[in-house]
Amino acid sequence: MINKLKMPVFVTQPALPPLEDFTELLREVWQNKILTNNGPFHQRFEKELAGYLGVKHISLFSNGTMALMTALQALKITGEVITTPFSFVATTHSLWWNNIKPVFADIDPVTLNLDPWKVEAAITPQTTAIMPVHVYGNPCNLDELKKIADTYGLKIIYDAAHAFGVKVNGDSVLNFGDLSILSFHATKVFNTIEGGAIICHDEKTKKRIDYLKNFGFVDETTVIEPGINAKMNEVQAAFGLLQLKYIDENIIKRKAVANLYRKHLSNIKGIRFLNDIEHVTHTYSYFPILIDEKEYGKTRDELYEELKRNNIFGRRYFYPLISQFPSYRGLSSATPKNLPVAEQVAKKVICLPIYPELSVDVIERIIKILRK
Ligand code: T4K
Repeated sequence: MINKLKMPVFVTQPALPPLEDFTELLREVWQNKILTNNGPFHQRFEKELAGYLGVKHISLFSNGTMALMTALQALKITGEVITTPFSFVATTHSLWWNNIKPVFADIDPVTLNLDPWKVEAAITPQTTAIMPVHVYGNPCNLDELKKIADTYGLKIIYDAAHAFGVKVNGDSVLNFGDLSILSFHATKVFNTIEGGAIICHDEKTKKRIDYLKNFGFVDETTVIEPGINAKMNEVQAAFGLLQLKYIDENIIKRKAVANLYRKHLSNIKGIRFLNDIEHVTHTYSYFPILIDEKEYGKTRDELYEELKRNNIFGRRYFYPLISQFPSYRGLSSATPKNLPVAEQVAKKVICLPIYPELSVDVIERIIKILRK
């Protein structure tokens, strides 16, 4: 019998900087009296973050969803966009809010990312772009997606909400596609409480995105087009600047958690997990496991409930599939027949707790429950 944990353990816990250091920065904000609208912290954070991530241009946002919505506006995307059903709802919602028809394509059973061949099959004369997700931070098939986009004249907007700091052959994964978006939500590898960003590759696009997130203002009296208010404020930017000091240390701790899970799970029949990929620098945003109920002897949901009874709150990211929500299930691309791999994966997956301060003791308790 395993003793139930006294404190609940959630799928994640935000990493926080020392409070005293943050109050120091808040003092500066109080002195400046600049609270938002591209203030000094916003400018510093954009610069330092671009340097840290190894990208040319970043525009900070109030959250990842607004970044997605604005990215679509920035590229004037219309018509149909091919996307994955295996993601957080915000990916598809951003299309819906832009009056764009989402077209779901199936995922690859190994990477769990959009399958490029299924993407190609879903292209119609109305298709203008692809919106893939680097799900759990594992890079999409970047080369194949680029080939398809180039051949058919499509844009690519990567939803990189899970891929902060991820690199491929030493190059940031954010340097691929036309635009990438990040989320700095409290539950992410790197957080600014709420927050997000668009990454682009040239000065002109960066300017356009900056206008769009600030109502379309170019200067005091010029509004180039109907923009939105999606700016990151100074308190979030100061917080982010401080968070950058600790991010490397936090990723190392996450890696240790992932490796401990992998070591213990490798000999449990019926549990599959994702391994590191060669030439990829991972940042361990999630630790998904897939349950094969026949081999494991229990369904995913039975295990999920068992964990809950033990005060461990894993999450079934991403179940149900986005294509199963009422707003989308009427689309012809949303039928389970069109998405057999995603349907299967959504029924098998549980994300186990992973965060820098997760103790070895708790991980071992989780493993014990998984072994039972
Ligand atoms: N694209 C993708 C692929 C995404 O995954 C997301 C967001 C977005 C776009 C949109 O980015 P944002 O607009 O959010 O920046 C969470 C997050 O709210 C969401 O940001 C995230 N993806 C999604 C995968 O997960 P929930 O509803 O599962 O969150 P919640 O509140 O249940 O939190 C999970 C657990 O984390 C809680 O049980 C406890 C713990 N927690 C949570 C919060 C908020 C804390 O310990 N402290 C906290 O402050 O959606």
